Amino acid sequence: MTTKQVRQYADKIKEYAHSLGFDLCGITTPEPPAHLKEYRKWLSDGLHADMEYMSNDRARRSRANPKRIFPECKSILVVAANYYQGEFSGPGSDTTSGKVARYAWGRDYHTVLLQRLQELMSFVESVAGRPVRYRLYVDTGPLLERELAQRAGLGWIGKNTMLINHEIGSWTLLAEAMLDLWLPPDEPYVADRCGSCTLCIDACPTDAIMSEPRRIDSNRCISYLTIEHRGAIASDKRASLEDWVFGCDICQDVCPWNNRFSTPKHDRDFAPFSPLPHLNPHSLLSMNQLEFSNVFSGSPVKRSKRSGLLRNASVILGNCGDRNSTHVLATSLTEDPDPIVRAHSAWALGQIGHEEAVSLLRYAQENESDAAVRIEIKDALDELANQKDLK
Ligand code: B12
Ligand code: SF4
Ligand code: SF4
Repeated sequence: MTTKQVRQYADKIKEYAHSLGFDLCGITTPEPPAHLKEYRKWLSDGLHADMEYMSNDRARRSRANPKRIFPECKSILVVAANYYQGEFSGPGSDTTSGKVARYAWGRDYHTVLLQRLQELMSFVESVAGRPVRYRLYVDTGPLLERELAQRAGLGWIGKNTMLINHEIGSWTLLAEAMLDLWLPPDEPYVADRCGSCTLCIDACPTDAIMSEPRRIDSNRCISYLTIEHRGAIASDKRASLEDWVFGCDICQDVCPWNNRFSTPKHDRDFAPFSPLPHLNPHSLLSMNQLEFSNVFSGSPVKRSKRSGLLRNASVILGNCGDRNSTHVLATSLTEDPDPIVRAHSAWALGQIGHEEAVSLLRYAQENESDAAVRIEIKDALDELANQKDLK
């Protein structure tokens, strides 16, 4: 096959990718990443927090060399899908509701993008005129996806660490197809269009974007704390969640490349999935496991599991400090089967803090059998007693 023919095939594949709903498509090689040193430093500094899947031996080795996962790989197709839906001001968008990161408003992108990639693979085989061996990844494999995207010419890596494209911004999700077929690689995206801007660094409420740009400290990031972190959230970090119940979009909301260039895409798969885009923390706290599984089946929100989502709901009610939440929190504290949820409801009652909350906490203290929850109740009561003494 001539080089000209191969280029024509690559163009056809990109065109087809666009017809499937991928907004960007580029090609790169399976060479080791140029910024492997940054990934290793990020791990050795403990910035991956408890995400063991980022640091185990397989993760390290495969990220260092994509060919380890697929030795026959000759090229990698990298695609990006715009999930931006515009602003949403419908019911539930008031200040007392829980905010959900935009990427999680619609259907689970792992499923959506994988189905589209599978269709793309049938087309690749028809163009190649032979069966093609491939591996598909949608945030599911040990690859440095943003770096591959930058190398395939899709955009640059901003100071908030997002892959940003100068025409559509950063509200995109990435996926890759590793192929045993050689396709001509695109030019890497070399420009850094952040310039002297520091809006994302200044806006991040937890200072998770490190002063040395292009590094996120997951231990502080609201996205990590609300989605990936299992178990209790350290009490000194709870206030930083403000009203984010799942994920965080602040460092993208402030980015001028999004504000100037992102245009809402009417992609049915990413359209808000009821009861999203905002979640009512009171309703969340009354959801049992079966209801949680039914409501969030097919949604990215299920990633935090019931325990994480209800924990987050308690925290944002504590942050909101509205007395109307007292009874919902008290019911959660005394009746929820999950000690993590009960512990955070105790903390939230302590934040709301008035006579009724004190007597509800005392009542719960007498009946609670879990040691960690008893500590949370005691801390909440001590804190309220201190405040009273100060008055
Ligand atoms: C772990 C993870 C997280 C962690 C850690 C985030 C982080 N920044 O590392 C947490 C849970 C915090 C997280 C949060 C989010 N995530 Co996330 N996450 C991942 C995951 C699984 C791995 C990321 C990773 O490897 N981190 C390690 C660090 C070291 O790598 P990196 O940040 O990519 O940095 C590389 C470059 O910056 C490069 N580098 C450093 N300096 C320089 C300088 C130059 C000039 C260049 C070119 C490169 C460069 O070095 C690093 C190694 O390549 C990827 C999927 C994947 N397999 O890649 C999704 C992924 C990055 N996440 C994604 C999304 C959507 C999010 C959220 C927006 C979700 C939300 N709204 O809550 C937030 C955004 C927070 C943020 N600002 O990063 C998308 C990003 C899409 C995009 N357009 O960029 C991805 C790609 C998933 C996907 N398939 O679409 N995430
Ligand atoms: S996602 Fe939120 S907490 Fe995380 S770095 Fe961005 S602004 Fe900071
Ligand atoms: S807000 Fe500014 S510094 Fe941050 S990613 Fe966007 S352009 Fe770059």
